[in-house]
Amino acid sequence: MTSSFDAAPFIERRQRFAEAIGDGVAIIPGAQEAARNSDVNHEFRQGSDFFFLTGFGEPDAVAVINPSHAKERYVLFVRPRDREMEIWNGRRAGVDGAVSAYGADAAYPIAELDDRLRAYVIDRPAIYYRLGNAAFDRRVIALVEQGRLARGRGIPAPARIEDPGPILNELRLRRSPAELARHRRACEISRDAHAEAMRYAGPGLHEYEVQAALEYVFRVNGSPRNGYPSIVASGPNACILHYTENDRRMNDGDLLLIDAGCEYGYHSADITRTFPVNGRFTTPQREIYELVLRSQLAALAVAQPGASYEAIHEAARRALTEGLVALGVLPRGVEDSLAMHHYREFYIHGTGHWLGMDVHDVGDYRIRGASRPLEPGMVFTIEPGLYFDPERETATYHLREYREDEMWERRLRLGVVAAKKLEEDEKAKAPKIEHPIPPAFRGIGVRIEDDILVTATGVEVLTAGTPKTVEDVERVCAEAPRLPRR
Ligand SMILES: [Mn+2]
Repeated sequence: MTSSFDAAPFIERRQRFAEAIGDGVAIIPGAQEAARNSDVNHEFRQGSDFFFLTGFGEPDAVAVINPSHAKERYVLFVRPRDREMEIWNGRRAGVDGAVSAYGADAAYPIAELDDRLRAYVIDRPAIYYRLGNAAFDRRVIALVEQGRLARGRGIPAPARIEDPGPILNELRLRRSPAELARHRRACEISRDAHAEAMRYAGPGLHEYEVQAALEYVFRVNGSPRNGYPSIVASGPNACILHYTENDRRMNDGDLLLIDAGCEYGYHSADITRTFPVNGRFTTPQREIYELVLRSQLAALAVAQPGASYEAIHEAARRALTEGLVALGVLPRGVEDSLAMHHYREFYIHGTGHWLGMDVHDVGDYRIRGASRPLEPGMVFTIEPGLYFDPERETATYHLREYREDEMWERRLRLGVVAAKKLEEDEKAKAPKIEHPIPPAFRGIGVRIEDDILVTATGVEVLTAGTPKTVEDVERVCAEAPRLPRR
């Protein structure tokens, strides 16, 4: 059943992981089924760290990586073969398949995990295990407690639990050529789906109808699932950043913001486009759209190997600020508005994130406090936006300069509640200006997002070709949909 499984990339990844943990032993659980109701589960998706190391897609599995073991350096604990359960719920590789098809040195039924772990951890100074899964944590803590008893009797056993996250995160952060091929395909499929959504949408349709057309293109091209729930947000819904109800009937004159990406080969795309439901931008819609586009292109222009991650955000917010000042939205000049972060009234999220097996992928953004330089093989998004709440007529601008990175750091150090209290106190002391939000912009929400690969010499936009200029968007919106409408 798994004759097409290519073990080579997983062997290489386990090798690199094993080198990093040395004489420790790693316990990496896969994802578990989550009940939706009675005997129906939520859609299952394997955990990314587990899949990264094993390529094994079944629920209720655990990998043990034990580099200094004489024979069993890589062990899989899996659901055993069971004819009746397999008739109900699907095929299982079983213990034999875990060895023959997936390359484990040994495999055992999952029920034997706790007993066998006791033996595996003897003589190991550390257990590499990511705390945070309450049910599984108890089992690992029990191992450490048993270790304490064993050490009292002179048997060497692990005294500490180490987080394998930092090691795995770094391994996952840079794409290999084979990983890149799958990531590229996820981006291409998502590009085509967004273009079809532009053709398909129209006044009178519901957001979920456009979602259906978009996700049809995902599925029919071999994507088994989305990278995240599709955001199909028309009119004022675009101002809700993670809107997923997708049930509004769209009106003539609305914008439609779609943030959606498919998963392909366990890699996720992440594209946002915003376009007019009737195919033509109004003048205010176009002004905001072109401003967000200028910001996105400005951010893209500074992205290159060696550039700091923060420089991208800096370029995006400067371009947004320049545009907002020019449009009369912000009360002060560009430099004051930047230093006081007045753009945050309309742009509260970051300019991007790492992208990989997970849509908000793993990896540190700062190293010892400094923004991380981009390196070849990294993939990230650039996604500035502007959101004008339909209900909001004026904004209050505090004349207070501050550094955004210090604000975030303070929230981490003090906790959000205490840090926000300090922010409120500082705001209360600062002079402030009330300034009207131009009525023409109220209710407009625009975000434009592409996926960017850092190469040896620059960057490559993996989602290039997704219509983005006003001209391209309007041209594709005017094309006949390729899929039938209701
Ligand atoms: Mn994103």
